[in-house]
Amino acid sequence: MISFDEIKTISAQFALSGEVVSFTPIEEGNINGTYKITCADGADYLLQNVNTAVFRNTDILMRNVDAVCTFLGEKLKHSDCGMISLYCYPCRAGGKYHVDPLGRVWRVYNYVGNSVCYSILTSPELFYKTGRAFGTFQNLLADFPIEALGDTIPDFHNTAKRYENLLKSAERDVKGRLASCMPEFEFARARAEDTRVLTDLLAAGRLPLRVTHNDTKINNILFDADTLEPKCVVDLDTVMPGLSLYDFGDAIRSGAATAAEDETDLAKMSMSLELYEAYTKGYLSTAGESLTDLEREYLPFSAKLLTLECGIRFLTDYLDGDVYFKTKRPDHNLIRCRTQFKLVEDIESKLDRMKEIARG
Ligand code: GN1
Ligand code: MG
Repeated sequence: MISFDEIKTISAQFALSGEVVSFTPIEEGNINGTYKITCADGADYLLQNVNTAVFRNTDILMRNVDAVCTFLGEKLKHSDCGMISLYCYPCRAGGKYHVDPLGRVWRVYNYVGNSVCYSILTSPELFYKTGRAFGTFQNLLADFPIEALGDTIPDFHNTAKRYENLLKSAERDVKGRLASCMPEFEFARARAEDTRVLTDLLAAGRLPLRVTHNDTKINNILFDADTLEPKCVVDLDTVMPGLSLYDFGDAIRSGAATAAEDETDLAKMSMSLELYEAYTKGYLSTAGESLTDLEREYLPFSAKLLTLECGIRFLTDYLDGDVYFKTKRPDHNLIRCRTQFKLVEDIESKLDRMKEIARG
């Protein structure tokens, strides 16, 4: 647990509006440590401790994030979509991040006040608007110079590689946990062929590379607390060149699910067709024209694939001894894997209807 004195010393490295007088940890998110800090003049900021085990190259990470924030900020000035962008505050010594004497990496964003985020969405209207927002995000970045972006985490959504990593972790079985997750392991093995589909299409040049968010989990959208309109797309750490289908699939995985990622009662987990339809319509209304026919065709499959991939990642981390995702209990990653695989099964049973909906 970090002390207030440490927070004050770290925050003082950034060009903020005064001395920090209070801080609150924000629990949302599986990777970075996040704090809301308030300065003497009442201004709020978001202080973040970047997880350098996950993001190994801070320079590439912060260059990507800062470039995309600046680009989006400019675009949004001239847009009537009502959204705002994140902004990285500079350090007093220059640059956009600070390395403290313990080697920890810190950055400060604007705090998006009067906002809410959800880990489960129940309202189709809200999810329709989320689809519009992510479609807009994709469109606003369509003319971003993609060659300026580095690979923050190489092969992030390379599902085939994620699957190979699962096999390696099962082989090593460092914690002796494989015996406790054989049904889940077999579930993944039965879908090995699926894991290659999108990466093969990309390698064959049949799907276009785009600037993608790569973590379009529903809690990475902040909604205005009064109007419930999407206000800001956050968590830009994984913005990289990728496939539009990664972003669509991950949004459905997290937002059309009827239960939280770590729900223990699997009976509560399914994919809501109503929510899927709402998102798809919203997304197509803003991103539709820029999509190729093949991208559109693979929208339903991407929901299945990204859910499978996420489950595979949780299972791999469970086998590795919980070294990647933050966990609150020893079987947390296994519980998360089970919700994802339950969702995959449900999506499989609904794919035909999902295809009809995506065709419009
Ligand atoms: C992580 O930090 P958070 O919760 O936004 C992860 C995503 C996963 C997600 C699953 C950099 O995102 O890829 O889909 O957990 N981010 C990274 O909850 O690995
Ligand atoms: Mg997040």
